[in-house]
Amino acid sequence: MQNPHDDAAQGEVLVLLPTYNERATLPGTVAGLLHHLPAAHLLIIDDGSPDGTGRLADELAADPRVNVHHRSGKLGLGTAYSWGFQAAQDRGYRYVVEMDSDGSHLPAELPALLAAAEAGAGLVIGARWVPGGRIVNWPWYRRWISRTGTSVARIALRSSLRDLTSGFRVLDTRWVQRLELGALDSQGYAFQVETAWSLERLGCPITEVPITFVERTEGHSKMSVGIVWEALGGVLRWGWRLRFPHRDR
Ligand SMILES: Nc1nc2c(ncn2[C@@H]2O[C@H](COP(=O)(O)OP(=O)(O)OP(=O)(O)O)[C@@H](O)[C@H]2O)c(=O)[nH]1
Ligand SMILES: [Mg+2]
Repeated sequence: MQNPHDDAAQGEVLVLLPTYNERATLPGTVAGLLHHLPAAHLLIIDDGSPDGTGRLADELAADPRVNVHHRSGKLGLGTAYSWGFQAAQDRGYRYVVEMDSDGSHLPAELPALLAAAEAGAGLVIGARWVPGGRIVNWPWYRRWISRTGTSVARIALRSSLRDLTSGFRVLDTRWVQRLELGALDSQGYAFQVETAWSLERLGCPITEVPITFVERTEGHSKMSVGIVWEALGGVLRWGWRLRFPHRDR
């Protein structure tokens, strides 16, 4: 299939792949990315996965397009992405990609997201809750949590975005520069909500591109009650500040 992206544009792309115990799915994700975006660079950020994902990542880094950053322990998805955003800026990439390593985000769909970034979006969200978006193999209660969560966030934050929690994204590093990375302190879904909403408020052009999200078939989800709670707490706090900017402290 003809790839819509020329090599020059892909050479400006750094794909961040945070991993924690993703031995079973990381090789397929990496192979898919190298196939669909042969000139992009990948950066795996592994938090000392007990299942040996870090060692496997080092083997995958035999390919010069793949690099690995090892951290000492499970420090959370948000800090992994903050570190990766900084690395993308320091290394001069134009676009930085957020993507799960568990098979839920399809490498074949990334070129369409990058095309939207090249068309001028500072943030491109691979969205499930837009026309054309799909979710494969989620039970009703996961759909309900995601739909309800994103609706509550939209209303509380007066956001026009449809999928604030999606973790499949392309960001233009010129817009990432405008985020205060050190001030982003949330982790799971809250990190995604916080970055998208902060960029929306800064006036960043944002495009939501429909994706097909596939529930992982191997490994284990790191979603927890704590992560949902953090997201809900964050959304309510930011929504409060938005309405009562002087009453917060
Ligand atoms: N480096 C690092 N990666 C993490 C951490 N927590 C999760 N990840 C990775 O972030 C991605 C998303 O985590 P998931 O467990 O799939 O969470 P999720 O996609 O919200 O949940 P599911 O839909 O159930 O899969 C995966 O690639 C994880 O391996 C962490 O603390 N550190
Ligand atoms: Mg996942």
